[in-house]
Amino acid sequence: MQAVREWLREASSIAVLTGAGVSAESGVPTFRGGAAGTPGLWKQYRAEELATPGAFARDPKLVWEWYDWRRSLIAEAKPNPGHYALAAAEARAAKFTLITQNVDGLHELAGSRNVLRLHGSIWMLRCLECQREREDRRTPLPEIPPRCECGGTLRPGVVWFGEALPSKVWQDAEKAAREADLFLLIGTSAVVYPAAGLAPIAKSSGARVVEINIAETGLSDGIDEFLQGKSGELLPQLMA
Ligand code: BV8
Ligand code: ZN
Repeated sequence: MQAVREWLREASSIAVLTGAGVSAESGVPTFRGGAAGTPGLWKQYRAEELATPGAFARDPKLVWEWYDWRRSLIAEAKPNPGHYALAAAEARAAKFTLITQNVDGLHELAGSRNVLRLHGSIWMLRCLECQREREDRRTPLPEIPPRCECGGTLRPGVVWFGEALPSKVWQDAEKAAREADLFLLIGTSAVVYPAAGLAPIAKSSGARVVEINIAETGLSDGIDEFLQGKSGELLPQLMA
């Protein structure tokens, strides 16, 4: 912990990748559970089965019920001390890029300004017909699936499995990882690509990589320091 606090002070450019684990202490269910290994299930479905264009084409109502349920949970969630610690760190560091896989918007709510949302936002809806995108925070939604003024069906403004990440966002994330001299990997099982590839990119570009998680992940062996614990507890200690 002491060494990492030193690295944080010395770093001139810091990049951070967060996953569902940083929102766990805000009461937002993770996808693949924590150390307990309880997979984040909903009605016995796994994220990989519902978060796909195929699932939505087959049963838009079922997929929207899942998102409407998550939106209602997230609407009640408050940022936790881990979110606030990252927002405070951004204000202090020379160069600080927060890259997140999360779609809950809690980093922005905690005051983080420069957030790269690799997988979109659960609060954005996009029309399948006219492609118009709009923010809609109503929970529950008045009708499922929601409809656009043009008559088209609206989909969640998130990146599903099999879909490309927004290219500008991905390019900015890759650049931040390459240019970082300190890379923090926080609360992610590191199984989803290309997001999980950012830590190895940072490492091969000369960055020190620190992981914060309650359990080891597939990347834990190839990094410089593994801090075991809850991000809501460790981050405030690190950033103090
Ligand atoms: C793409 C948005 C190509 C929607 C999500 C085989 C091998 C490798 C890759 C693939 C493969 N088969 C398919 C692929 C590609 C696929 C992929 O990676 N699949 C995985 C499952 C193997 N990737 C894609 O499809 C991506 N697109 O590749 O496109 C392409 C290119 C060009 C043109 C066309 C196509 C798109 C991936 C994005 C999918 N969308 N979400 C939504 O949210 O509904 S992914 C989803 O998983 C979330 O975004 C989530 O963030 C992400 C990763 O999960 P985590 O955030 O890590 O959360 P998880 O629950 O897994 O883990 C929680 C962690 O927190 C745990 O480690 C736990 O220990 C820890 N924790 C818990 N509590 C705490 C804690 N840590 C600290 N403190 C705590 N308190
Ligand atoms: Zn439309």
